[in-house]
Amino acid sequence: MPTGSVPLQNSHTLTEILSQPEIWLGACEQAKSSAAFQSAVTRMRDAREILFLGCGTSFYLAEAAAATWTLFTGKLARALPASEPMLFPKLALLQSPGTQAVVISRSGQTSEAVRAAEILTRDYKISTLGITCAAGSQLARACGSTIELTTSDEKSTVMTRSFTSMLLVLQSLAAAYGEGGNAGGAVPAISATLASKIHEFSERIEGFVAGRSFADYVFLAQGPFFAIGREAGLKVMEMSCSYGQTYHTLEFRHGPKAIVAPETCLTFFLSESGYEAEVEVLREMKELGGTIIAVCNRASGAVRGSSDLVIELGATVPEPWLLSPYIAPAQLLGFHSGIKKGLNPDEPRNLTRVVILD
Ligand code: F1P
Repeated sequence: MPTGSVPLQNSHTLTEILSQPEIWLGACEQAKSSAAFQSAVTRMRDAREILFLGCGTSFYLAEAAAATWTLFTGKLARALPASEPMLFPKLALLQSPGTQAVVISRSGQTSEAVRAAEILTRDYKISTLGITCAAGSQLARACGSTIELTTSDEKSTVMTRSFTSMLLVLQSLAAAYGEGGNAGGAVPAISATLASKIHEFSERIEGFVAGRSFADYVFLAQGPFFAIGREAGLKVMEMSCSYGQTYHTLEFRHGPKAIVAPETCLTFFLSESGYEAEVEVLREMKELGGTIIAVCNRASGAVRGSSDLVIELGATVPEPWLLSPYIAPAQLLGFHSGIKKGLNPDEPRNLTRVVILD
């Protein structure tokens, strides 16, 4: 085992990644029993627009939630880094009434998130809902109401199960009155599906990175999966200090494919809606010599024939519910790549669990 690394069995980051299927069930139970969740269903139904905000992983969560919201409800939904309303209020188009803001922060302490909630409430009279994994946080004091998912909190500096749990709860809010399929059925279904596969995924991804070295990690995705591609890039950067970048799959042809070589690890998050078109890009990048990981719900012969590693979920749920299980392989890729490089993902370089500004 490389020096500076951590024995896998002792790593709280790996333990928390593997705990997600079970943690998701508790998160949805905890949310449903919270008054903030119940009142949010009504308030968000009447809103003209939903504005999701967060920082780092919580910003990519905001992007995934906004995409799901529009897909499930047909409503306008946007995502912004929590710093934007402060630095470019005009560009943020902060209009009340009609806008419902959702501020996302695992710690509930991130300065930009707390300040954004204060500004939206005080200066723009915009209704704010907080969602966090901490109890009694600064964010909860700044927001009109807050959903606290304390059972999904984690020791790790990088966000893993907190990301997926908060996303599933925000998707459940959208599904509560949209056409997203009853959350009551979808969450147990993806929980059971991933629980039956996540340890096998971890072993196969560990073996995959053990025999290879990559100069670049590229993540490709379309539609609501793009936010998952962004989070995947961040996980590989945070846990393995490698260079990760994300593109819309079909956009990758328009220039970025210049970097494709055997030492380029290309991870495709294959949607069901855009499957054929996305698989065409996958085949082309294989022909250019790239190393291919395919994360998909069901793998066709074409995908198996052109991929070096296929991660197949096999869940029977409406497409947006695949977002949370799809990030688990990328969390594992970041973790095992960090271990292979002799790093300790439990103590990621240069990172703190919370960013507090003066
Ligand atoms: C947001 C965040 C994390 C990142 C690091 C620093 O935290 O940017 O995404 O991994 O831990 O903080 P939070 O506002 O969600 O607590």
